[in-house]
Amino acid sequence: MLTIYGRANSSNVQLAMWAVNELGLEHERLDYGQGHASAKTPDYLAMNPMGLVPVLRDGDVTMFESAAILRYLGARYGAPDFWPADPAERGPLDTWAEWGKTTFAPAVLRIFVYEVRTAPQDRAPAELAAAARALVPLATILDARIGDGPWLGGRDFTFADIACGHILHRYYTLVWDRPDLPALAAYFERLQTRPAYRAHAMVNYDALRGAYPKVAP
Ligand SMILES: N[C@@H](CCC(=O)N[C@@H](CS)C(=O)NCC(=O)O)C(=O)O
Repeated sequence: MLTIYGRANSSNVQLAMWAVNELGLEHERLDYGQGHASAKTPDYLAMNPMGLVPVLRDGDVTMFESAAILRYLGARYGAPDFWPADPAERGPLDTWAEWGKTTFAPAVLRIFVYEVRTAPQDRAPAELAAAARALVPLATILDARIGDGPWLGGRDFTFADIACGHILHRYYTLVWDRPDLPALAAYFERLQTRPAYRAHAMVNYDALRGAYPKVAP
């Protein structure tokens, strides 16, 4: 059985948990991280010296970094439609997975940090405007990529959808001046038809509000 260490309201834990559940893997999740068991104890730091969540344990395998966990799960347990064996097929999908995790998600999290992680008296509206200016072109790129979809790679739902889609709940629930992007909105609707997405990526983050000073989102 797999073990995921990490609080359910962490976006990076959500990425890992969505993948575990999308793949139907037997698992347990243990509440670690802010507001829960410490991720800074010697035992935890031996699993992840960064002291962050998530961590995955799968038998003798212990690893951190949610995107690496996603790739590990895909490579080890994913069917070929989720994790294509052919590098020529997987590479372009991985481009979007990487972009989702390292470019799109951080741009969404910048708005999250402003609205959820920054005390109201410390918020500078210019920062929200700058964050939105940075995010809109990225969301427009994603909207164009999805087109009629239904998924990022076209016909099949893949690991790339998890790397990009896990952050859309925050994208659509944070209060900011979202552009009208019909393909992206339709994609978010489609994601919500997936039980694993609803259960593990659409997690309320109100408990994080007011948790100042800022910590990793
Ligand atoms: N690059 C890492 C980032 C991990 C990270 O920043 N985790 C945050 C939650 S999303 C965290 O551990 N915050 C501190 C805490 O919860 O104690 C990953 O993708 O796994």
